[in-house]
Amino acid sequence: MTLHNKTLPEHRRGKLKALLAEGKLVRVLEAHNGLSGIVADQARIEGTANGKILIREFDAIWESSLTDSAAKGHPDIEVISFDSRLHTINEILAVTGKPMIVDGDTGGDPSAFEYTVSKLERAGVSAVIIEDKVFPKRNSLEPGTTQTLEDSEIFAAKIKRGKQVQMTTDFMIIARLESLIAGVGLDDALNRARIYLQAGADGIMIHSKSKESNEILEFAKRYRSLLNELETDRPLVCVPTTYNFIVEDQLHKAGFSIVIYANHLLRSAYKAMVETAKTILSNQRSFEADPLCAPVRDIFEAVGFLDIKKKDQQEKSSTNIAVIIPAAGEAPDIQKKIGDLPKAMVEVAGQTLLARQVQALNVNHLNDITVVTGFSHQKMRGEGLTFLQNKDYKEGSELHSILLARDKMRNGFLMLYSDILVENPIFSQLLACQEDIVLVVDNSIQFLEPVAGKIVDYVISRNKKHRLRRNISFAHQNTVAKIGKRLDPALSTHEFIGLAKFSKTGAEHFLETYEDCAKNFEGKIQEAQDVSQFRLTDLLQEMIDRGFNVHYLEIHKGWLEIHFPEDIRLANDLYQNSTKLSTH
Ligand code: SPV
Ligand code: MG
Repeated sequence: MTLHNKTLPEHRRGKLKALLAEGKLVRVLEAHNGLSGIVADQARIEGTANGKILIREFDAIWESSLTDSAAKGHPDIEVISFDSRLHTINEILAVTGKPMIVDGDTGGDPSAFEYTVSKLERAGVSAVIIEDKVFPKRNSLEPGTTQTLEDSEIFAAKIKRGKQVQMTTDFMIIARLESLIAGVGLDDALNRARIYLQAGADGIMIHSKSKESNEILEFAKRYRSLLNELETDRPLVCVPTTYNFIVEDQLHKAGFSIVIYANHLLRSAYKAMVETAKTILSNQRSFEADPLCAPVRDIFEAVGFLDIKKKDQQEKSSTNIAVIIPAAGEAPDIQKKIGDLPKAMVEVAGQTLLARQVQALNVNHLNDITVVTGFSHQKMRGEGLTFLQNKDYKEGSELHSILLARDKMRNGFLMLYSDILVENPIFSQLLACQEDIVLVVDNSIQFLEPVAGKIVDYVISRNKKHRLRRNISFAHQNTVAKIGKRLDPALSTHEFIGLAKFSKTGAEHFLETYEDCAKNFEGKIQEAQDVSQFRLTDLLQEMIDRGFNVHYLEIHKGWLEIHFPEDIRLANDLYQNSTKLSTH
């Protein structure tokens, strides 16, 4: 939830002035930390009034000295440092999108106030309200507290100093009148309002701890006359904590532009906390306290944990994609040596080729593995695998085996030829690739002579990196121009090793292209006599010709193909002596 509300300081700062320009009453709720900030930012009710949809929420956040101090277990006497306040302010700004008004207490020494203005403005705060009392002030609400007013001219000079350092026209400095709190009456308040407005204050807050609203309503009336007299229009702010029966419409009509609910989230949380603590003590368990508590999940939702869970799941599903191993064909070059065993069942240093593949896949958290069998189907073995039988394996190609497992392609898939051994890191590199189709290709073919009698999936890169020429190449440019068994080896830049990754989109295009070819093409297509003989490389080339980008991941070692009987010997030697496949 919270990251959805993120906003830049420059985008947030001007929002308060924009709201005031609309002429509606700006409704502000207190926050004292990130979580209460989220509540103030997100609280919303919906209903209907006179047949119209009505949505109500708070317009801005009040960063209160009373509640910020109390949340830290301190009294509201300017004992919490500005740095500590700024820490809370930034905590709230990080998880909210609404404009913020900061309670600046007395503003302190005028030079300190300049730094306060500068830092708040930079952070994206829209307004600071400073009260005309002597530092260190005492909270205004407690009866009987000594309240010492600042000299009005000294206070006006502080406002001027603040106005001089602010850098944007978005930021506001609002002067708070404590005359009614100090018991010196309306005339003093009005007089001070005039002085502060003339000093450049962007608005006035009139504070009162009376249970009655008559004195602030009277002030509002006389304030309007003052504005007329000064030929200016600057917003009036109230904090109806004690005179809280009055409703917003009345305040708005009386001339108030901003209403601040200054401490209610902290007070309600405190009450619930004390009750919860006592309920647990009374019952010696927490069951009875549950109705006093929000469900854990509500908190998770509020602070964005459920979003993270969703993202984790998406990430997991993108790595936990299915693997398809086409293993149906006969292996003429090797069959004499291994009899009627499928090639995947050849043993290398005591383990079958397939078991070694599965091991490497599992290490990379790839556990949904489908093996398409054909030749000697009954001899195929493997733990925890899905076997699909391609009964027509003699007719088609490995592509038809792969397509038999199309149900597994829904979220994208990995395709792995059954006769190659690949080191683990290559799988993880491939899984990290974001492109829709990525083929793992080996570039050592550029430096080796072609092996007689061996069919190779040749690749020509669009990146034109070839032979011993050393060009700068960028991975995102690594796309395939041509792929096929009949390409000129001298022109080829790479060999496709038989391992590829298809994203969900890549898999969709792969299937769509095949369906289109099967339905609409007759006769020769790419290197195949017809679609029934289509190989994987033909379909990939067809996709490339239709404008689809097929990327590659370049390697030059770390894999081994079991093609000839000598390869089995070599693999045995390599696995007995090391875990690294270093022939390529
Ligand atoms: C605050 O919220 O800290 C205020 C308002 O300054 S009051 O507590 O009423 O003084
Ligand atoms: Mg305060």
